[in-house]
Order: sequence, then structure tokens, then C-alpha cells
Amino acid sequence: MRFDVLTIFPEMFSANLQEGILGRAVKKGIVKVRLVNIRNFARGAHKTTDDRPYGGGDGMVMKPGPIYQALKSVDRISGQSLVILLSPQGQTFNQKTAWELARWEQIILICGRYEGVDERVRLTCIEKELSIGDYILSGGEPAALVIMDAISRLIPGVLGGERSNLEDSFEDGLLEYPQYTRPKVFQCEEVPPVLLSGDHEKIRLWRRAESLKRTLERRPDLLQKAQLTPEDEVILAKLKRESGPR
Ligand code: 4HQ
Repeated sequence: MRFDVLTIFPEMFSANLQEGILGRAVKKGIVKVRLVNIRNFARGAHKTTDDRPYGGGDGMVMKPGPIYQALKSVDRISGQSLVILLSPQGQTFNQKTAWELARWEQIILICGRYEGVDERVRLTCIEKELSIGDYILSGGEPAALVIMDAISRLIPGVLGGERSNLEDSFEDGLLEYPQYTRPKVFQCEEVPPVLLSGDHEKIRLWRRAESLKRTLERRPDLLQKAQLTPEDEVILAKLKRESGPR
């Protein structure tokens, strides 16, 4: 997977691209990231990337020219690259979107700042517009990092040893069960005895029930789309009987 990131703040990416699972994938060369500084494609002595909005109003708008030229400088893998704009007006990014995007060979991410980009960038350059959630960031950079992180862990070889991404929350549409490690007692709270029993079938059933319970309590909306087995339905019916009619 190759990511080309267009930004006026390339330094915002360094720590995230050097540390953790994403950092290791970059070091291994499974994920390649090229940072393109939009300012290098701005004209004039001041290298301005923004200007005042036509029609008046507060704030500044990113000029179309520098973004257009920066994009032209990126060599695209023909038929296998997608240009994405990060914006609160885009489709909300989720795990399903991550799997779809993981199939592209090259993803070009455009990070806006200020009040956003000139509408003609959208009209002439953008193939997909994504939001990471309903809140306002100061720029698309954190959103680009979120998207690169979520996609990278789906690329074969990126999660070495560390368990498969199929075990992750959301891959079956449910929240994760609670996790425990040593010590056995912490702040008077004990590890659930079933986890010390060595009975793997009992542990599997307990964890599945905990996942279903958490999802029912915290994110009942997820249960509509979740991949539930007949066994899950039995556990869920029991949980609803226990908690439901108060
Ligand atoms: N932005 N998901 C860039 C966001 C955002 C989001 C606000 C993007 C400002 C200029 N991006 N503009 N939410 O809040 O992706």
C-alpha cells in the first residue's frame, strides 16, 4: 500500500509514521508514505496557500492552484489510485470503508486547513470525500493519520505475530470482551475466575457473552448489522431477559 499525503504540515506525521504498528509497517516497506508539502507548489515570495473567500466572510480558503500542482507531482499507479479529500462533509469512515480502501494500491490523501479548500478542487481532483466523525478538526492531518492507521493494519504482513485483525472489535460487528492480565487482584478487584479455569470452551462462551452484553448496553445500534450465530441469539435472549424487563 502506498499513501501520498498532501499537506502544509508534513511534520505532523513524523512520530506516527515512526512508532507502533504503522511505524513498523513503514520500516518493513509494506506501507510506503510520501509526504507532499503543498507549500512547495505555491507561487510568489510569500508562498501563500490560502486566500480570502469570494463573497466575504470570516476565515481563509485554500487556493486551488497549489493543491492542483502538488497532485500533478504525484506519480499515480494507473487505475489503482484513489484521491481522497478529508472533510466533515464526506461519508463517515468506518471499518467497512477501511476494508474497501485496503484493496487500492495507492491512496492520495488531501489535507485541508482553514475553512476548507476551494470548491473547484472538489470538482476537478477529488474522487472520494471522507470524514472521520462529526466534529471539527483544525485540519485534515489527524484524519489522514486515522485512515492510514486503520487501513495499514488490514494489509497482509502488517500485524506480525500480534493476533489477526479478524479478532478485532467491529470485524464481527461487536464490541470487545474485557481483558485481564497480572496481577490476579488489583485494587481489591479480582480477575473473573473462569479466565483462570483453563477450560477453553467455557472461556470462549464467557467472552462471547461479555461481548454481546457490552454491545447491548453501550452500542445497541451495532446489533442490527452484527454477524450473530444461533449460539449468539441464545446468549442475547438470556441477557435481554436478565436486564430488559425491570
Ligand atoms: N476537517 N474528518 C479539514 C475535519 C475533518 C473530519 C475540518 C477537515 C477542517 C479544513 N476531516 N477542514 N471531521 O474536521 O475529516
